[in-house]
This record gives sequence, C-alpha cells and structure tokens, in this order.
Amino acid sequence: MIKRNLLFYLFLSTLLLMNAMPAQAKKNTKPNIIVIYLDDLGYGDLSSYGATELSTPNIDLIANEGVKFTNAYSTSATCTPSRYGMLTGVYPWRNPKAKILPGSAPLIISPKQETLPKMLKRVGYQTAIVGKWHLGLGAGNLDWNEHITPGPNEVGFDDAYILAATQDRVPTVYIKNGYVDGLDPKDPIQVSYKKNFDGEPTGKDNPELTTMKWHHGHNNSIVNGIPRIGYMKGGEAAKWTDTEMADHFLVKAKDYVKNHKDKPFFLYYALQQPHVPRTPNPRFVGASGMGPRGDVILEADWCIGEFMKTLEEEGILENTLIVFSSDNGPVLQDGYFDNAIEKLGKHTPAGKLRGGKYSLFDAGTRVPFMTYWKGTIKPQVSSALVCQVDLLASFASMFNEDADLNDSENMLPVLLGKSKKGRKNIVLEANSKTSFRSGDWVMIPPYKGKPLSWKSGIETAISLDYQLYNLKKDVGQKENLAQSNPKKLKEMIQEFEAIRGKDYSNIKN
Ligand code: NG6
Ligand code: CA
Repeated sequence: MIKRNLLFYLFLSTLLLMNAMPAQAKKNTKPNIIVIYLDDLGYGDLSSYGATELSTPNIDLIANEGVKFTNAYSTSATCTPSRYGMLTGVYPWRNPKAKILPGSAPLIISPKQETLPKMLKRVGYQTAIVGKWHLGLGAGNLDWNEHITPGPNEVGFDDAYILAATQDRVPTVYIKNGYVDGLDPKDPIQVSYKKNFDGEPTGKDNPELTTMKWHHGHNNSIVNGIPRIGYMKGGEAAKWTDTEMADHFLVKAKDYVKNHKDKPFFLYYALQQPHVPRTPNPRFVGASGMGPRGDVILEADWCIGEFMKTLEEEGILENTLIVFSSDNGPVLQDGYFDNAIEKLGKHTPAGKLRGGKYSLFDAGTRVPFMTYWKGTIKPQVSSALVCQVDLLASFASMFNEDADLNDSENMLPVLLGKSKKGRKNIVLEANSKTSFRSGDWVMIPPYKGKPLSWKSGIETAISLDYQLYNLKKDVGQKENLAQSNPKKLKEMIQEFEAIRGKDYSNIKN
C-alpha cells in the first residue's frame, strides 16, 4: 500500500514538474533560420576573433559554441553590394546598380529575381527583415507618404520593418511593410538628394544646431542634432531617435520571434552598428572606454544576448540555425568626429588583416562569420573558404529546392560543420573594382585610382601593378609575390578571367 502511494506520488509530481517546465514549442521539421548581420564590423572586432580590448560575450557564444569561420567573406567591401550578393546569390559586380545607394534610390533587386527569402517561402517559411535595408525602394520618384513599393515585401519578405538606407542618410524614419511608421499625414515627408528645401537648416550652414560634428560629406539636413547625407523636410512625428534605434529593432526582432515561432520562419536581423553615426544608448556610453565605436559594438553584443534569451525562453533555440556576419570590414573615420581614432588604444578592428572597408585588401571583405545551432552543430573552428553569397544554394539544398543559383554554391555541409571543403575561389569587389581569391592566394589586378580611401585613410589596394599574396604565409598581405611568382600570377589571372571576363580593368590602353 505504501509502495503504491509512493508510486502515485511520484507520478503526480512528475506531472506537476512537466507542467512547470517552460512550454517547449513543437519541434519543427524545418529549423528556423536567422541571419544576424552587423554593419561595418571588422574581422578583429570580437573577442572570439582575437580582440583583447573589447569583450563581446554574447556574440562569442555563437562563435565558440558553433562553427567559427576564419576564411569567410562578404561579396563586397561596402554595404549595398554585399547585401545584394547575400540575398540574391549573384555577385554584385554583375549588377552595375549594386553600389552604395542614396536613400532615394530605386530598388535594385528585380521583383522577378531569385532571392533567399523567396526560396525559403516556397518551401514553407514565414520570412521577415528587421533592420537596415539599403537596397533601394520604389521605382524612381518615390512619394514617401504613399505605399512605398516595390521594396522588401516584393522580393520575398512577408514582413519588413526597416531603415531605408543607412543611419547617416535621410529619410530618418522607420518603414513598416511599405508605410512610414508613425507618419502624420498632416506633416508629409519630402526627400531630396539634390537640393535643400527652403528654410531648412543644414549641417554646413548651421553648425550651431549640431551636436555631432561632420568630418566629411555629412553636412545636409540635421536630425536629432546629427547632420546627415541628403535633405529632408516634414515627417517630424515619424523621425527615429538614434540612441534608441538598437532597442527599437531588438523589440521588433523579439516580437517577430514570439509571434511566428509556431511555424518555421526566416528572420534577417540587420543591426545598424557600428556604422556611423555611432549613437549608443546612454546605458552604453563609456562602456568600452573606446568612444562611441566601441560602445555601439558592446550595445550590439548586448542586443544579440537579449535576442538569444528570447529564443531560449520561447523554447526554440534548439530548432534554430543562426548565421552571424558583417556586411563589410571596419572603418574608423567615416564622416563624423567621434573619437574613433583618438580613443582606439591597442584595439585592432581588422585584426591581423590589411585594409578595411572600401578596400580590396582582405580586411574589406573577410569578416566574422559563424553558424550556431544548439545541439546540432558541433563547436569547431573552420578555415574553409565560404562566402555570404552561398547562403541561397546552401539552404536550397537543405530542402532539395530548385533555385536560380547564379554564383551561390552549396556549402551546407561546411556551414553545419560536417565538412571542411569550402569554395575553390571567390571574386571580391570594392568600389567597382574586383580581385580574386583562390585557395590561399589573392590576386589584385592593376587599377587606376587612389591608394587611400577618401578621408577615411584606408588603403584601397589600388595600384598600377599586379599584386599577388599568399595568405597562408602572409595574412597581412605585406609581400607582393607578383614579380617573383609569375607562374602563379598567370594561373590566377586565367582563373579569374574565366569567371569575371576580360572587361574589368579601368586602365585604358
Ligand atoms: C559613404 C559615406 C559613408 C558611409 C558609406 C556607406 C560619405 C563621404 N561617406 O558614401 O559615411 O555612409 O557611404 O556605408 O558620404 S555602407 O556601409 O552603407 O556601405
Ligand atoms: Ca556596411
């Protein structure tokens, strides 16, 4: 009798315990897929990638508990082309419009084109973007007060909560599924990249109204004391608060997860940090001791930690594959006086790599890149060559889905840490010029142009001579082997031209 009571008690308490456990969402057969994408984060900006002066524990967890890639690339050293490559599977140099876009530029992805979210929709995913878009909106002469279309919704995203271009460009408003969020119709928005609107102050003429000083370029309309690129009038109620942008996107990303967790979803969470203007929330001001650039990296790390907590609380962390990366390499001086150089101390945003944003040297495009899937991916470091352009083919292969793959290669086994066999080669782009990595080698063709990027002072790798580097022996690209190894140089040029064609040089004979 006693024994039976005990058994009953055990049974009861097990039932009670099960009820007390967090609700485990039903395991989807398809994992949720989340791409977390930072803006201008360098190869050396994370403690998991060797930074000693900054500590990024939340992103480090993704790196250390997943596959941490050491030879992963964006397709370009600037934002628009990189995002174009990742979302379409097409190298951005194939599309002449895939260049840094003004905030008023039309959409550069054709609504007929294949995209990563479209492919995932076909296999049953719900799809969304939260954060930076910068791929153009509309079809020209956009009226920001009407339905803004085509945009992310027309190229595969069911839901879109975006900033149109960059944090330093107008319009400084959020756009929710094609409508400016919070717009008061009595105060319409006007945007121009050509001329100012009558009576509107600018950074150039009214420095007394600015709280952040422009260094180069950013001296048009002033919003929240920050002078921007481009002119804007109206839309007062809809304007964002820069210091709250990170929290704002975090809430949107968390809410999306909470509201969509019962069916497989794809979320592209595109954070704005550490791009200029760097505007940490007051909670993070001074946190890094490195000025605003370091502070916003810590802020982004915190956001990602909070976001991961939500995945855990909602019971879907073990059914979610996360890809983390950055659109291009690091830059310190990118248009505002914000002490990024002065307070850098011993930090090396590019790690041991040469160059940075805007550069054909490796730091322009070699970026932090990791995949994390709790319980499925085994922690490891992978030196396999992979590129963001490969996400389309890799995820299509997960579902045996036919897709228009273009330059995208199936790296799924590599992304899941089951293989180390990466791509053979990649064509890389910076400011319309291209270079080539094959195996451990990099070849940069001769170009006319500036060896230093305008005002930011970054080495562009532009030279009238061929350059050839062996990254395995010389990760800092210090020794140009073009002269001493003509055989390898010739091989590289041939392999490059077979993909790129011969019409890439800006040097006319
Ligand atoms: C450049 C801006 C730079 C930054 C960049 C875009 C000037 C002088 N420079 O044109 O500040 O906004 O565009 O960065 O205006 S990206 O990461 O979105 O490509
Ligand atoms: Ca960028």
